[in-house]
Amino acid sequence: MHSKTKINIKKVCVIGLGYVGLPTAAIIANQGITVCGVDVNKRTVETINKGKIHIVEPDLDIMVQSTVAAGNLYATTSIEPADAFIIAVPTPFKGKNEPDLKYLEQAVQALAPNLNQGNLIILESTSPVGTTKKIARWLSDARPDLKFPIFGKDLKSEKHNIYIAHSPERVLPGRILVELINNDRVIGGLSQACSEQTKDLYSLFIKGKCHLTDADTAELVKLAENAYRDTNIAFANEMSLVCNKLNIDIWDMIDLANLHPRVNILKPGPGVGGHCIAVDPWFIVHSAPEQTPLIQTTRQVNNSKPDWVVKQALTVTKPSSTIACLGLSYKSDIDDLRESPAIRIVKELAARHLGPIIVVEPNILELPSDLRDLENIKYGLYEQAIQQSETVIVLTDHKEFKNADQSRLVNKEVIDTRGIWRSSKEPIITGILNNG
Ligand code: SAJ
Repeated sequence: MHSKTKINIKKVCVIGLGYVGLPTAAIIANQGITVCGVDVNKRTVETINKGKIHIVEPDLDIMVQSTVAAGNLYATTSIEPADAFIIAVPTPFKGKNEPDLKYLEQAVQALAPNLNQGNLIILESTSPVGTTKKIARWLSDARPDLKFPIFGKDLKSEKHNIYIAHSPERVLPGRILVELINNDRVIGGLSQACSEQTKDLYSLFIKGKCHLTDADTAELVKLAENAYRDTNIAFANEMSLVCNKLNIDIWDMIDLANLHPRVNILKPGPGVGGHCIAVDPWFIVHSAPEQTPLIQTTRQVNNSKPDWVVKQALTVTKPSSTIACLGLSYKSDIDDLRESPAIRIVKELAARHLGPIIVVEPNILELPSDLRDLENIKYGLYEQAIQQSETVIVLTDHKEFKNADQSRLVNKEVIDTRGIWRSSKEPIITGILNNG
């Protein structure tokens, strides 16, 4: 970690205190810098000011508690003047896969009156190509008294007195603190000076290397990373359908194929969820629809997997019997339900299956409201769900399920979409559909 910075950063304002903003705020505050975290959600702000957190992420609670107690981190609902601003608000899509920049625009409009000469603004939210330039234009319209780097990467630093860059977050939920500190950073400034200032700020708290480029490239780098992973998962999901049709164990097949030195097939599952991989590829498609047949097909393959799982479940389950669905979050050991294929599967089952459905999700205390209102669905604990059900569907590979007593599964139909129970040495599971 570097001990010096060329910019004088005494206070950072982090806008958006979600899965990326809050850990970033806590890590910067942990360096002794004053961090004002801003979120529109009052409950989130109150929770953080009590030294607590509103999301599940390893070790984040400890860091937030200590930085709030030390007075370095506090949360508020309105943006305050600072030396640097980090924007980490959601960039979802609307309508037919069109990027929705409304949260970003709201954040930027609220930021504008707080800007002072010499300020640095870093966009961390995953964004369509051209968004960082858009921010510069919005701000320049709102603050004609300041000079913005809106003319491209060759602009000399003396021609602008506000610095703007995109540095996409690339952290993996479940390992956010580790990856925030250790991952390399791609930094795309609207000028060389913008990139260098951003590098100086990140050098205060990250150990990874900073790679400087322009804003458009940095935006596409991030989108390409997630589209690449989506494509590789789609391949695994397609192979799981092939294996099912040919009656071949997908997990054995992948293990053997991956012995090849240049093959690394990812894991099939119930589909692809989360706010990133299921969303970001569409940003590329939206910018270049004619050039992206592969990315579009990838999305279709991964998007159709939940329906396939539902069909499998309905095929092996008697109409009035009980189904246990294990896991709701989009991946293991987190509480994030966004775009989760498990939710789609549970909802579809609720609509098509006559019997009761028990949903087990150890990372949340109650079902989300759209499931709570469905008559044949209830929230349950693992033991009770297994005991009462005839069909068990593994939708998320949480540690609680991996470590659970599998002897309870005898004589039940098991659809293990994540392959968590396949290594069981005793052939105790009957009727298992080990087909991802
Ligand atoms: N999944 C599979 N099979 C696999 C791997 C993942 O089905 O072999 C599924 C997961 O269960 C989940 C989805 O894909 O539903 C995405 O999970 P993930 O762990 O691959 O990724 P995310 O969405 O949690 O985080 C990704 C990461 N991007 C890449 O790995 C390229 C992370 O580094 C990004 O910072 C994050 O997106 C983001 O915020 O964009």
